[in-house]
Amino acid sequence: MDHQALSDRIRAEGVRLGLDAVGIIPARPSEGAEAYRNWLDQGFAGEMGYMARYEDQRANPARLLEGAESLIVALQNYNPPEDRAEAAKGPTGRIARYARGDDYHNILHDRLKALLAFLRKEAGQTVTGRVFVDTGPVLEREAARRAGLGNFGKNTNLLRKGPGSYFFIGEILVDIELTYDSPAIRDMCGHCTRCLDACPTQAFPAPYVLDARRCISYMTIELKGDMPEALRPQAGDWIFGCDICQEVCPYNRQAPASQEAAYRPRPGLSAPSLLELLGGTQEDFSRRFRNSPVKRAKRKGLLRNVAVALGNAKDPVALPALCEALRDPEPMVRRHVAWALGRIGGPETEAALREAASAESDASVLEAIRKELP
Ligand code: B12
Ligand code: SF4
Ligand code: SF4
Repeated sequence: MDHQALSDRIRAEGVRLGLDAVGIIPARPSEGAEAYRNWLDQGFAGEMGYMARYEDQRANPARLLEGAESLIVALQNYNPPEDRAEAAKGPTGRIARYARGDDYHNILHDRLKALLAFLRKEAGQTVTGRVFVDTGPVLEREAARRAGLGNFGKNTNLLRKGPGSYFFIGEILVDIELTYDSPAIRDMCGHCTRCLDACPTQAFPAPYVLDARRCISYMTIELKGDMPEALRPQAGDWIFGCDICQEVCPYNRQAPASQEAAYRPRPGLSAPSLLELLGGTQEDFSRRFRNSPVKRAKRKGLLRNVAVALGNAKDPVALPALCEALRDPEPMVRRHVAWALGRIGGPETEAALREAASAESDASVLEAIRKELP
């Protein structure tokens, strides 16, 4: 089969497999390598140390596979449908849209593996390939832009007319020549600055550049330690990820819902009850978030975020649960619970904090409690 016919069949099969768009580019050096280096040099990656690894490969995908010729790039819409289930009682949090259903890494990976198997069958020759979804050293937004699948928005997300920016990106690197797509050159944003203006933490030092350290998505998912105190109020009710700079984007106004059943919200995850999460044990967490993107935060990260959201809600209904959580086994959770109690205030809170201080053996927690006492 000639390159053109094979490439067309790959694109069509991708769509048949449940991918929303497929483009193909030559496995050549990335154009964004310098911008990426500047981003790292400015410290914008925060504690994501893995972002500095495999710089060579990230700068040139051809280094990820011997004899690499082509990169097949695919998008999959994840936008969850409207959830009409009854809202939980008491304060609720928000989980980013991409994380309300099953873990996309496995789902998209499986689709791409099936596409690679199809390519091997059709090509009539041996094809070596590697699949990447999110975790590999590939600049995925740039690859998708070069494949003509969309263009960067000022919020740094890749935008595409139709799904907006609510889609995942994955790739297959192969050692076979194919025919290639051209990059999208259309400027998507024009004079619009809605995302830059709406970001509660002012995480964009410039359009198209994100300082991850200030991003709620980073703070609630990637950051392993304490959330910076100055930014806690801005995290609002987000307990895993953040969608604000996407929700305000005009391209997402009419974004269709994903056709992938596995991305439908799990029960209770469209507006999760903060009190229920705060009272949960490790077993509850493992059961509820098995094969969910949320497991990345681990129980202690999620409960840290829940405590911050409760502090921001300032709803006294949370007082008994927060006082109980002053005895949580994780010092980080206890530190954030003390902060949350300090935000609610009042005599009941003060008494609980004093009692916890008298029993506390961890110096960092003791310090966090004392900060909240008058
Ligand atoms: C690290 C990371 C994060 C970090 C940092 C995000 C960031 N903007 O850099 C944090 C934890 C904050 C994060 C958050 C989110 N992420 Co994230 N993340 C990644 C990851 C692993 C690497 C991104 C990266 O390399 N960043 C460094 C910057 C410099 O690169 P970049 O943003 O990808 O692309 C820029 C540069 O390449 C530069 N550039 C490229 N070419 C050129 C050329 C020139 C000349 C210049 C000047 C610049 C330039 O411009 C691009 C856009 O600004 C990718 C997966 C991957 N392997 O690519 C997913 C990925 C980008 N994330 C994704 C998602 C879904 C999210 C969230 C929406 C999740 C959420 N709801 O909470 C948020 C969005 C926040 C935001 N506004 O970006 C999707 C994005 C899909 C899309 N439509 O764009 C990806 C692709 C994962 C996937 N496989 O689907 N993420
Ligand atoms: S995801 Fe939220 S915090 Fe991060 S840049 Fe967008 S609006 Fe700002
Ligand atoms: S909100 Fe406006 S500026 Fe931001 S990405 Fe969307 S179109 Fe571009």
